[in-house]
Amino acid sequence: MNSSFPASNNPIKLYRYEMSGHCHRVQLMMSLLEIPYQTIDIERDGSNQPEDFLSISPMGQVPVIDDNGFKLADSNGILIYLVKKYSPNSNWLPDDVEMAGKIQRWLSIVSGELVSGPAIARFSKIYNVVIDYETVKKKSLALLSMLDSSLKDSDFVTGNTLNIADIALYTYVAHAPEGGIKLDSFPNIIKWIKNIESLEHFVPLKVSQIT
Ligand SMILES: N[C@@H](CCC(=O)N[C@@H](CS)C(=O)NCC(=O)O)C(=O)O
Repeated sequence: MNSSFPASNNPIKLYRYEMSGHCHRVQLMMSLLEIPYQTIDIERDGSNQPEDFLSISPMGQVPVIDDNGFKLADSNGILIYLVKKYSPNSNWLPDDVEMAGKIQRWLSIVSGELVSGPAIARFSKIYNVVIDYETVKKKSLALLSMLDSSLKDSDFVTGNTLNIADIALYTYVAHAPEGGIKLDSFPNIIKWIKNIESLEHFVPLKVSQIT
């Protein structure tokens, strides 16, 4: 168990969709940090949503956590909270100004191009939703090509040290093939995925049936 986690506290509650990459990155971070947590699965149709869900997550989205009364939505915001609280002054979120800028750049890509590319492609295939697939595929390949180049001379996206940017990116990149976006021509990404998946306390995302 994480030594910064008070022994008297309850596990952090993670409200999630089981198949969501946004939710998985939060679960993965908690697992890597050895923070006690409990997942609460919400159905996509809202059928089992707690009555007070909007008071926990004002935009009605998952992931959202409840850490012994402190409630926070937004996957990247949650990663920052978890690391600052339970692994302060660590390489997960260094103070160095240049690193801080680089990490934020990747977090912006995670919320932008990663969602409008590989994440939406996967969503469309799993839930049979009609999108402009060819445009999304093109955008996805452009992003993956850029990521692959970024990983050419380093093990992780901002250099040779793993940090929250890698965790934020991991799930939708690793699961891009579920959206019909193959990773075969991106050897540096494949190596990076293997590095992350071999970390102690790594937890996988449930793979959809359509691969
Ligand atoms: N910026 C949010 C986006 C989260 C998000 O899009 N969640 C989706 C599931 S993957 C959701 O809750 N969709 C339902 C909705 O928006 O009503 C984050 O990073 O956590």
